[in-house]
This record gives sequence, C-alpha cells and structure tokens, in this order.
Amino acid sequence: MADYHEMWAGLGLDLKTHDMVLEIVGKAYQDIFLSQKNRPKGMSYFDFVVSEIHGLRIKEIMDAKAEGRKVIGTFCVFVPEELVLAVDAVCIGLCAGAELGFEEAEKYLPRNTCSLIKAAFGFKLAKVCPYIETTDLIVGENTCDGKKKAYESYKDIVGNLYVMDLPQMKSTEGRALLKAEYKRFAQKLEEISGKKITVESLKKGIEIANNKRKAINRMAALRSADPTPISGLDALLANQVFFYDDPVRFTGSVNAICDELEARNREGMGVAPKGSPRILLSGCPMAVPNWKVPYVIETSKAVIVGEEMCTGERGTQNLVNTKGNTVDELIDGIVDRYFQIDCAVFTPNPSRLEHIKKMVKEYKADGVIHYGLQFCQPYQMESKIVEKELEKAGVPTLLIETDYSQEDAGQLKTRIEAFVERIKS
Ligand code: BJ8
Repeated sequence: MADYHEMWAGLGLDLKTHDMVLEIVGKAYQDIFLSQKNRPKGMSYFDFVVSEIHGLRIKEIMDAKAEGRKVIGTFCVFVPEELVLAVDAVCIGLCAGAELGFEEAEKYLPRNTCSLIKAAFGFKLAKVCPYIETTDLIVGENTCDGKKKAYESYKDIVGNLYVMDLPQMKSTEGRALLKAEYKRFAQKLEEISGKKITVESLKKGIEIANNKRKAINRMAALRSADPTPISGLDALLANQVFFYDDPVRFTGSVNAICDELEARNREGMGVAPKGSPRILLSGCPMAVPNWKVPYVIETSKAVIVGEEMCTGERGTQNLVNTKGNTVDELIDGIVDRYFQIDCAVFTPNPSRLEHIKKMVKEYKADGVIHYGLQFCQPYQMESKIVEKELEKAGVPTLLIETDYSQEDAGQLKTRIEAFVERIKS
C-alpha cells in the first residue's frame, strides 16, 4: 500500500491508533482469509480492496469530493442507495465490526448497548475511521430503540447527522410513512448536492443498485451446489465490501467471480468436501472486520451456505422496478422494494421466518445458527421465535449470543462443534 499518512492526517485521524488498527486487521485478514484453501482466484480482487480499504478507496472518495460530489454515510440497509446515486453522490456504509473506542463510547452510551452501536461511537471518538471523516451527511434511522436514542448523542459528536424515521409495522400507514421519508430524504439530497433528481438520473441510480444486487444474488445462488464453490467467509466479505466499493466496479468483479464459480460447479470443485455440514447464518449484521463466528464455523468442519442478514440476503434480496414515468412513480418502486426488508424491528415479522425457511431449502442447509449481538433486543427476542419455528420444521438450530470481543471464541467453538456433530448424526 502506498503511504497515505498525509491524507489520514488531513482527515484528522489519530495516526498512531490508526496504524495499530490497520496492522491488527491486516494480520487477522491474513490468518482468516488468506489461509483458506481452494479460494476462487477472483477473490484476489477483494484481497486488494481490503488491503486498500483505508487507502485507495478513501483517495477515490476524496477525488470524488474534489470534483464536487457529496459523500453520504449510512448505518442501515433501509437507506436507499438509488436516491444517493441519483444526485451523483457516493454512498458508504459506516457500520464497524471491532471493539474499538468502547471506553470512550461508554461515556455516551450505557454499558448494555450492542457492539454495533458502540463501535459507531468508538470509531469516531478514537479517530480511526476515514470514511466517517469524508462524509457530507450521515444518515441515522429510527429502527431499534438503541440506535434511535443513540443518534441523539451521536449528532453532537459528528455534526452532520440526518435522521430518517422508519415504520415499525408493515401496514398501509407504515408504507405511507416510508414513502414520505424517502421523499424528504430525496429533498435533502437535492439540497446538499445542488442537483435535481430527474427521471433519468433516478433510473440510472436504480439500474446501478439493481445490477449490484443481481451480481451478489447470483453469487448467493451458486452456493446451493454441493460442494459449495466459495466459503461463507469469502461470500460474507463480498457482502461487506458491497457497502464500500464503487458499485459499478463491484458488480463487474462479483460477476467475474460468479463465472469462475459456475465453472467450479460444473467440475464439482468446492472449498470443502462434498457432504460437509451446511450452515445457514441468520441474525444481526456483521460489519468489517467482524469475522469471528464465520471463522469458528468454517474451522469446525462445516461450511456456511447463506446469510440471512443485512450483510447478506436480507439486505440484497428483491430489485426495484424500473418502470415509471415520473420521479414519484419511481420512488414508489423504491418503497415497494425496501418495504419488504424484514428487519426484526418490525412487528409482527412473519416474512423473516418464511425467508429463513426458504433459504434453508434453497441452499440445502442442514442447520441454522442464529447470531444475536449481546443487548440487541429485536434479534434476541426474535431468535426464540425463529428457533421454535425451525425446530418444528425439523431444522436443527443453534442460538448464539456474542459481542465483538474475542474472549468467548473458545466457548463458541465448543458449542459450534457440538452443533455440527448434532447435524452429522
Ligand atoms: S434493517 S438489522 S441494518 S436496523 S444489532 S443496532 S438492531 S441493537 S443493526 Fe440493522 Fe437496518 Fe435492521 Fe438491518 Fe439495534 Fe440490534 Fe444493535 Fe442492530
């Protein structure tokens, strides 16, 4: 990697801590990803992206800003990238997956706050996230109580927060609220970018986002083969990079990997022996560099074949209808797509159960591991319903509750190995 210290200093990062973070993440990446056997060659693209995640990508974003483009940071898959693209802005996911700056974060948040929220504060307060520092606008959303209340303090820390209200029920009123909020967001984007959203620009934004989803969904579908042609870790990585990369380049790279995976499937070539226990992961999102649970699973003689998560199929399923002659009609198409996202903040949330069961079937999963972050009420509460429903359908299910620390890795390994044995017997 080239020397980006000047750029990082310009963004106000704490260079010493940031160097340390890059070193730890680089080492973890080497141990977890580069040690895998039979990886698709196309994954070298993602190796490069990760090695430059705070380097070249940030430089690209800074160059875009110099050309007058705006940068929009997000924490939730409910924020429609299509609208961001329609004003030629850059959309970046800001969720973080490491225990960093938690002590500082706990000056603003109660200790019993989930790691995802704590990391959002921690990365900003420890001055280690160049993405946050490049943003012109950060979009928060009223989803779980934790996030909703945390944004009240977060706004003072970042100074450029915009909060989107979101429905909690899949009702007519809920849909109307989502549409009103997307229209308000569109207006905000026009205001900060100085660009008008037109039918043409919105159609283009929809097309770029649809193509990105099509590519990642194509990759997901190829994992139904036995042996599976790509590890769950690598597929998760693609889903994580989904939130950072240039969308058009990302689409091309994922499609190239899919061509390779198709050839692998034709030849019966996989990353684990045929007949390996197949796991579906379900639950809270996993942001970079949160790789603990998938690593434990895939070093326990099992292979992950799908993710029912926002860093997975919950975030990428369904496309936006491109038909529409007015901006309002196109926004309707956007609302139709996003309103189907079955996050656990919705009540009741039966479509998530149906989706999990559908994924079990499609990806021929032998069991489901439900990943819940400690102190995440929506997913922890719903995990019991998921377990009951799946066990009733004869699908072995394991509920895991964890955080971003590495302390429970040994204990998780014991439980996951026992679960894999249960599946095999
Ligand atoms: S659509 S999952 S990205 S809200 S883990 S902060 S729920 S206490 S992240 Fe999410 Fe949007 Fe839903 Fe997806 Fe709260 Fe739970 Fe923490 Fe969570």
